[in-house]
Order: sequence, then C-alpha cells, then structure tokens
Amino acid sequence: MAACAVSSAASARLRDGDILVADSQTIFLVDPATGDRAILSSRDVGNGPAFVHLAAVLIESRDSILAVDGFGRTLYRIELATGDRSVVSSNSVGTGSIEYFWPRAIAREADDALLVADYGRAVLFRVDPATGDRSVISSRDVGSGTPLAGPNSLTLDRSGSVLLADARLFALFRVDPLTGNRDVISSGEVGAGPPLWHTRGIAESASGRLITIGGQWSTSYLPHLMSVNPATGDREILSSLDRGAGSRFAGPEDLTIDSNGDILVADAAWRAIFRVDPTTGDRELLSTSDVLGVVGAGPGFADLRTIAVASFRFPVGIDIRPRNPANRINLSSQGVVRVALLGTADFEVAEVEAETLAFGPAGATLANRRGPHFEDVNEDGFTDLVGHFRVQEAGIALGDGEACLVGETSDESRFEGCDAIWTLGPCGIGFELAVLPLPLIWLRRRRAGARRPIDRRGMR
Ligand SMILES: [Ca+2]
Repeated sequence: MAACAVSSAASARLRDGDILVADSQTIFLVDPATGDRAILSSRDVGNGPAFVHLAAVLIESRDSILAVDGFGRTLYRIELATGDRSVVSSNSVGTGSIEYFWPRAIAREADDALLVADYGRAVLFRVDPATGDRSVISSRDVGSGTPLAGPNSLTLDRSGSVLLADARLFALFRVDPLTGNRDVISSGEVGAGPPLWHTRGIAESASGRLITIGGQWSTSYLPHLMSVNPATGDREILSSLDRGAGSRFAGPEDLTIDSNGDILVADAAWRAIFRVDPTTGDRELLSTSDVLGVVGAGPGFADLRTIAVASFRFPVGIDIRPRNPANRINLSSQGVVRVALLGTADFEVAEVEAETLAFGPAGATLANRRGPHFEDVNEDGFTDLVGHFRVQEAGIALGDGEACLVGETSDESRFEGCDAIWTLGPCGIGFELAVLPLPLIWLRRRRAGARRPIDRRGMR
C-alpha cells in the first residue's frame, strides 16, 4: 500500500468540474485546472473485488461513482472516500431474463434508474440501483426499428431520450426509454457528410449537436471528433488532423462535455486527456505523462477506456423579462434582455460573483459595465439580482423554448436557472425581408428610427 500514500485521493469529495477517467483496472481523479492525477480505486486502492476490464464510469454523487466492468460483467459502486468497491448488479446480484455479456456504457435517468448498454448482447437494460434487477428496454425482441448490433456509448438528451452510439453499425440511435423503439439519427443511410466509422463516445453539446468519435489510426480515415445534427443526421468533422490546432488524436476512446462546453477526450494511444474547443476544434493537453509530454503530476495512465466529468450545479429560480409573462425574445434585436436571478431564504444573490453570470447557450456575460442591480422583482421579500445580457451574445436559436442563466457564488458553488422563452423569428424584419422589396424595408427601418445596417445574422 506504500504507493497509495502519494497517489490515492483519500477522503475525496467530487467538486464541480472534476474529471474521472478509467484505465482497464484503475479509476483516476483528474484536476481540471492542473491536470494532476490521483488514483481513486484500483487493485492497490480500496477494498472489494478487483476490476477486470472497465468500460464506463458514471458520477452518482459527490461521494460515490458507478463503474461498468465489461469483461467482469459487473456494475460496481465505488466510495470515493475509501476507494472501496461493492457490486450493484451482476449476473449473480439482481435478477433479469437475460444475463450481462459485455456491458460497456451507463447513464442515469431522472428517477435514478440506470441504463446499461450491453455491447455483446446488443441490448439496452434498465437497472434498479437498489436491487440490481435488470429489465430489457430495447433489443432485437423489444421495441421497433433497426436492431442494435454493438452499442458502446450512451447518454440522455435534455428531453430524456436515450442517445446511443453503435460501434458495429457505425450509427447513432435515439431510443425511446418507454417503448424501446429505435430511430437512426445518423448512419451510412441517414444524414450527409463524412461517414461515421468505428463510432464510439456520444455527448450532447450545449448547442444541442451530438459529438462522437470516429476513425482509426491504422487507416487513412484518421481519428477525429464528429459533430452531428440530431434532426437531420448531417455530419461535419469538428476536430482532426486537418481541423483545429494541437497534437493530433491517436486513439481517442471516449469523450464527455464539461459545464463550460469544452469537449474532453480520453486518448488511449497517447495516454492523454485532451480539452477540445467546440468552436475551433483546437486540442489542448489537459493531463498526460507520456510521449506527448507532462501535464499534471501523479501516476500516468495506461490504457484509458472512458471519461466522465462532475457537474453539480444547484437549481435556482430566474425570471426572464421580469413582470412580463410572455418572455418574448427578438433574436434580431441589437438590444439587451433583462434577467432576474431570484433570491430565496437559502440563496442570497449578494453571494453571486457577477462576472461568472452567463446567459443562454453561448453564455453572454453582463452587458452593462456597472454590473447588476438589486431589487425584489417578485415582491417575495427576498432581494433579487437583475442583469442585462445582449441578445446577440446569448446564442439563442429560433424555436428555443427556454433559456438558462448559470453562475457561481463566492464559495464557488455553481448554479443554474432556466425560464421559458418565446423566440421571435429573424424578427418581424426577417419575415418582411422575404416578401418585401428592399427599398420598402429601407423605408420602414428609417421610419422606425433604425440606424444600424440590416443584421445579416438574423437572416438565416
Ligand atoms: Ca424576490
């Protein structure tokens, strides 16, 4: 146990943004700021059955995580304080009509039920975390649509649908969690663009696009990140040898997206974690101790299999356009939208760090230099924080039904509040552009006192 003294993260509690990665037989905690690595659970750290070949990890709380052992055919719970491992579900713990063969992916539903994708069985299970009992949600015999062949990654989208990457079919699926019905989101037959290839890893970006990994080092179709439109299945390469700066990928195995919207990629061949800019595709080394160099201290990785990131934003109330129930947002407006962050007995808005406030998918920061002001907009006796955010910086898209405000308090707790919105198209103007001759538009805008040129961003 001597080696553990320097490398184990005894009495660890997860903080927002903490990164967890797993080698076949070791789970690491990685500091997102420094890249420092510590072993949370392994043959030498923590008691309980030894891992055989880990495939996925899931953050359960600040104090515990779940891990899927693919070859071990077991779902474990790991206590972070000790690294101790206990069996949550296996072929001998919990019941089910079909046995695990090669479970490889895990996600958690809103009611805490677990979803486990079995690559070997081509089955999606729902697992009771208390009893370990498993039921089949989707398989060749359950649910309609193209049968799965080799599901190896899964996540839930904001509506609660299951998103799943199939490494044998080179396809992304959406699975209805109630019926098990399967829709192909993108594949050789669905969607245009560069092909999916040995698909692995899946995550939903802040803008709603799906990010997955494709390509292989040993082929001419080199490893890359693919960005997929979830409505059309259309694909574009987001980061690759030809797109984005930084060290190329060698063997990316899994990805996740942190609360800043950055894509975190576990590369097994480089034994490195990359942080990828979702806009430029630029790749930055976040943690490694191998041929690419040294970023972060602590034991090195051996054969990175999977990656997850902690996200613990606590919910708060906001009111977009306070006292205005319609919450209309004119997307072509050059103006600002007022957003009130609602104080409560448990949440004092005076504790909020104003510069951390970010509104909308693109994270607009406060528009006015003087910062927010404080008033009780809903007259409940608790002071609220009112800020202004530029519509053009918020990244809200036509048809979005809600917008969210995130931020941090002075003790670095992160919070998030969302409110319904009603987007107005490329403004009244966008519609008129399509039907009115240009001089008339010019006249109307002059009459309206508009001095700015027509905003082309609003014309899509
Ligand atoms: Ca109030």
